[in-house]
Amino acid sequence: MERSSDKEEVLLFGTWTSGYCIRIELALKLKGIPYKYMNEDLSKKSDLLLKYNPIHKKVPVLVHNGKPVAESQIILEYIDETWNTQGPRFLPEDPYERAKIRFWANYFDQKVGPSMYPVMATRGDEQVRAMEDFWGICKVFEQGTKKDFPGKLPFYNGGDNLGFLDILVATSFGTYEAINEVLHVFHEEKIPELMSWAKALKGNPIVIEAIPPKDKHIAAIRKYLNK
Ligand SMILES: N[C@@H](CCC(=O)N[C@@H](CS)C(=O)NCC(=O)O)C(=O)O
Repeated sequence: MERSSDKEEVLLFGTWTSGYCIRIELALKLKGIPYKYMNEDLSKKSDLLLKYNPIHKKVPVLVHNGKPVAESQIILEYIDETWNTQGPRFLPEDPYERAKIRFWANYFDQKVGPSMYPVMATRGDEQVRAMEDFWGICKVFEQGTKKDFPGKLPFYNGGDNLGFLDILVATSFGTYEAINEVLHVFHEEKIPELMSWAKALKGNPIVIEAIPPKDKHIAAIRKYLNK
């Protein structure tokens, strides 16, 4: 069967170590959209990347039939709306449910992601405090999503029907084995619900395909921490 995407050109400018880019790869794979990966060396950004994302100059950028879309959450929504009859819907139909998902997705990128950087950048007591902060912020996410979506957590319960928050959790927490090998921050006792959510997602073959191989990832984290 010929799908609408077969005639389309979809380019993804990205770099494999970036969780933001892995989100987009996972979304494209879930929808079954063929794409070409345009690997970027962020120390030497290509002219095309600067042309397509002149404001932030960051990856990921999705270029669909020549039209660029930047910022990972915006790209996820674009994919969901453009290929709305293909694969799972990432966002619910109901506007209020959608607003709540967007709220927690925003919290994830504004709070959870950034609280990970100090964990990576510090050592000793400072690092212990940074980890406590990270767990505290994750707990707010766990409790808030549980309250806002009663009886629905963890969202993912098998199959390929991943939603918006599943994609964020799968691509940021799905690499927990590699990260824990270097730094034990994804702690089952501290953030049990998020960890069981991430583990459930790792049971999905498309998630496994999208996230980087553990050994390659461990080497990249070690290199990053030693720089
Ligand atoms: N808010 C952006 C963040 C993307 C981002 O931070 N990308 C990083 C790679 S992980 C990047 O391109 N950094 C290059 C730079 O800052 O110059 C998104 O969600 O897409």
